[in-house]
Amino acid sequence: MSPVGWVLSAVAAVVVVSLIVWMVRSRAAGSGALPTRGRGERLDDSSRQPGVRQLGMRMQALLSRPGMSEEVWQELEEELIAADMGVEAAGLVVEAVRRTDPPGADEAKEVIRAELNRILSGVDRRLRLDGDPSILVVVGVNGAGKTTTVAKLAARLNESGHRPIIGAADTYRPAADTQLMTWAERVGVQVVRGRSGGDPAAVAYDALQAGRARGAGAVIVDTAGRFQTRHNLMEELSKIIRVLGRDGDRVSEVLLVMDAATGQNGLAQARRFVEVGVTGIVLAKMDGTAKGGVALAVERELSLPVKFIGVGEGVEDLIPFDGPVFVDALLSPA
Ligand SMILES: Nc1nc2c(ncn2[C@@H]2O[C@H](COP(=O)(O)OP(=O)(O)OP(=O)(O)O)[C@@H](O)[C@H]2O)c(=O)[nH]1
Ligand SMILES: [Mg+2]
Repeated sequence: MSPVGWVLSAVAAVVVVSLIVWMVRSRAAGSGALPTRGRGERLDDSSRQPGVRQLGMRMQALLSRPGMSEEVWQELEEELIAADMGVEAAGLVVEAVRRTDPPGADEAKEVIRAELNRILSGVDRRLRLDGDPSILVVVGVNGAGKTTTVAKLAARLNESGHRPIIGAADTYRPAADTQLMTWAERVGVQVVRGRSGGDPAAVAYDALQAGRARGAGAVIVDTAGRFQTRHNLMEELSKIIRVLGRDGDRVSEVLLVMDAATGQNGLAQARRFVEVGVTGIVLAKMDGTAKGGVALAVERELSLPVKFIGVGEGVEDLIPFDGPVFVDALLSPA
């Protein structure tokens, strides 16, 4: 084949693969074609929260049965628990339905909606950016989605004019900073790296110094994945946070990234992290789970706000968690 033929074949292959990836992603999102839209609109798009949709379908089937009986409420409770909402939140919802004794499916749905919204209300989910620069530390267990979240956050903050800089404080995994560099290049932000195996707290501090010197509005620190049972690693996390405050700075956010698919197990892991001073949760991989109800369980049981959800592997796939939008998606039957 001539060189031109090779190039044309390669281009055709890339187009076909891209098309397949796009189709798979659209299907996974349960939304058909997703037009390209501005970020503001995407926030209200419940089809971007596919992980919660399965429950809506099941609930619709349940509530469409003729006659609302105790049996239906018990099944409803089971469905809510199966969606990883947690026994406590599921109990509150069913209690509200029993109390009001709705005459039909529509009324029942409204009671459920109101109760879920009540459970999720009164929580400040805004990202705190109150430093100069603001310091954000991203923590979590191995493979939860930390580095991807750092990149997505950097993209968001860059877009809103905060001029972020990233600190690559995962000095354990040899490929970690390469992964971050690739993301940073794509997002258009700078990364401060340390040497492999070096002290992560020192890298975090260097990033803060560099951020200050370069007039950054935010420093986002990526950390190594760790198991919550490893005492010295948790100590190291505390040290990173302590060292960042050495010059009188306050860490604005310590964001715990949790894999939504790990559900209740994730909660057990999260409790140990909370002790290092976590200020908010990012639920990653909401697109890959049918158990999106975990957002309610996390918030209730950890008493921490879910601030963002990850809905894909792309840099734009991080959306602020919004209670009513989430509840709409949860109750949406299609
Ligand atoms: N579908 C989907 N995949 C995600 C999401 N967030 C992260 N991932 C994927 O999850 C995998 C792990 O992500 P990383 O960001 O490397 O996770 P990490 O917590 O930094 O991993 P370690 O540093 O090894 O502990 C990658 O393949 C990501 O593309 C998400 O919201 N949705
Ligand atoms: Mg990582």
